[in-house]
Amino acid sequence: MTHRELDEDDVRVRPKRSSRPRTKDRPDYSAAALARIISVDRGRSAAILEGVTNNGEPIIVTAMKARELGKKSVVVGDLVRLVGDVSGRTDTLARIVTVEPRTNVLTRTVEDDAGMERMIVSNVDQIAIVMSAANPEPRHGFIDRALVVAFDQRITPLIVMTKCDLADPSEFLSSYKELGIESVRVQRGADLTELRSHLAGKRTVLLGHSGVGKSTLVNALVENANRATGDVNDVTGRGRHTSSSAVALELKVNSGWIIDTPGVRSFGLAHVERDRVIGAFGEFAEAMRSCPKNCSHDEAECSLNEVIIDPHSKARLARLRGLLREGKMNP
Ligand SMILES: Nc1nc2c(ncn2[C@@H]2O[C@H](COP(=O)(O)OP(=O)(O)OP(=O)(O)O)[C@@H](O)[C@H]2O)c(=O)[nH]1
Ligand SMILES: [Mg+2]
Ligand SMILES: [Zn+2]
Repeated sequence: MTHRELDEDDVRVRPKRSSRPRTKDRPDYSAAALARIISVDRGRSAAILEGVTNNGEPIIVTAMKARELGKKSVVVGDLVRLVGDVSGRTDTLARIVTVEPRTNVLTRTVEDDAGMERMIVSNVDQIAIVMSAANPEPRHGFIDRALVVAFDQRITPLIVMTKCDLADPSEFLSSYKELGIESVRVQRGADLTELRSHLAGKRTVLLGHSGVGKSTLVNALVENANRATGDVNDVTGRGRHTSSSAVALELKVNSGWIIDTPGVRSFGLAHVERDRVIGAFGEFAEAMRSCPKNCSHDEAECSLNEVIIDPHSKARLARLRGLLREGKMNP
């Protein structure tokens, strides 16, 4: 795991009474208000105070990163400490002084941006990989990549197939069924009981290409969510990148949180260790035991060449090899 951003945040140095405070000593913020980030928009975040309410209503504070956080990112899902005005009243602004250690973080490498790593969200219990049965067409490559991230961060994945009014996704989903990955089918206006039961009591992030219907789903799940939706371009068959930032919304039915995110263009995995990528393809683990030492799993001697014969598995193997060949992965 690469938690480049995690290393310093949990160090809080309290200067001893006797010693003179030095400039590198950090103030102790452990008593500062604890809050959960629910949206980040151009440097301005909204955070819900933990453990305090205003007559049962959540207190939502607008906050900005304090200068001492430097380049460290704040993402939706983060637990942070706030100082300054935390009343949540209109036109008040608090400062985010620390980010608590994250239990997990969803990151993608942005290939068209010099291999930059972008954090999407943190501290989730479940990744809902959202695919549409048609318009745009479902893609195995995206699911595989999302499954790698889920495996790497030890987060339960769930496939949510939208737009089932347009096509039957049974064939597409069958290979994941064999892998024991749960999937739920939905369509606009249809009953969401099954999906709701998967979301109950969990913090779930919706991850998918633009136009698959993430925001449409959030609007159906959360009353007054008012997430903007956009149609799919008839010519390109792609979404229009309607949502521009991640937002967490509370599920009133059954409890839990759902996080709507902007459509992912490229889902680079350069930040994931090679062994973790291979590990995400757990169905091959057994066969790999007969591989020669230090097998790249993409060579003539690889035992997978002989053992893996059924079409679904062969297709998955080809996609694993494609990921390994991207070659940017850490050794
Ligand atoms: N036929 C059909 N269309 C749907 C369904 N769900 C969503 N759509 C349409 O798909 C289009 C895209 O929906 P959005 O909810 O904006 O998609 P999104 O995943 O949030 O897209 P981004 O915010 O760009 O990432 C809209 O025109 C929706 O009306 C569905 O179940 N069936
Ligand atoms: Mg959207
Ligand atoms: Zn091998």
